[in-house]
Amino acid sequence: MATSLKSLSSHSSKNIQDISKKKFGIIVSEWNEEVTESLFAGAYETLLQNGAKKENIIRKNVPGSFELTLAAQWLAQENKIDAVLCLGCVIQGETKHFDFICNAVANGITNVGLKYNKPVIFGVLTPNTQQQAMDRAGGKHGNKGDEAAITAVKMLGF
Ligand code: DLZ
Repeated sequence: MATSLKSLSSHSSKNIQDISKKKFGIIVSEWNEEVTESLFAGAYETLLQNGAKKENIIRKNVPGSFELTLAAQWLAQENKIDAVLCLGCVIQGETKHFDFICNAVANGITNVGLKYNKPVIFGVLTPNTQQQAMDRAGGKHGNKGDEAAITAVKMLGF
């Protein structure tokens, strides 16, 4: 996770394998849209900077982070998709909704990756406040979207 101590946003593109023929699915949650659009921009640009082709990047939106898992499954089950990036932002509220969504998405995304044997990346911010989210979506703590993209690329080169 992007913290003040560790962030993949400054990752170097050196020693990255050729990903020009790899196909990526990016799923973006519309909840906390200001944050998730920044995550998407970071992920998209980072994939391009590392050699991915625009025509090989598919974007799909879902209403909220809870829906990321099913959408990830729909994309992952397509043979043409090599890696799926799930981008969302769940901000801690006064109820337990936060815990239910975060746990469900983390477990769900893990299961989809294992079931389809391909990288399904957890690019979901789970901050306490909107400011903490913005700090990690192109702010002072980098961009978790960049990190999701780099993680996908690294896993494809495993
Ligand atoms: C309902 C809800 C709430 C309270 N908070 C968030 C949030 O902070 N981030 C997010 O991505 N989605 C939230 N949602 C919506 C749920 O993810 C989901 O879309 C709905 O519960 C419908 O299944």
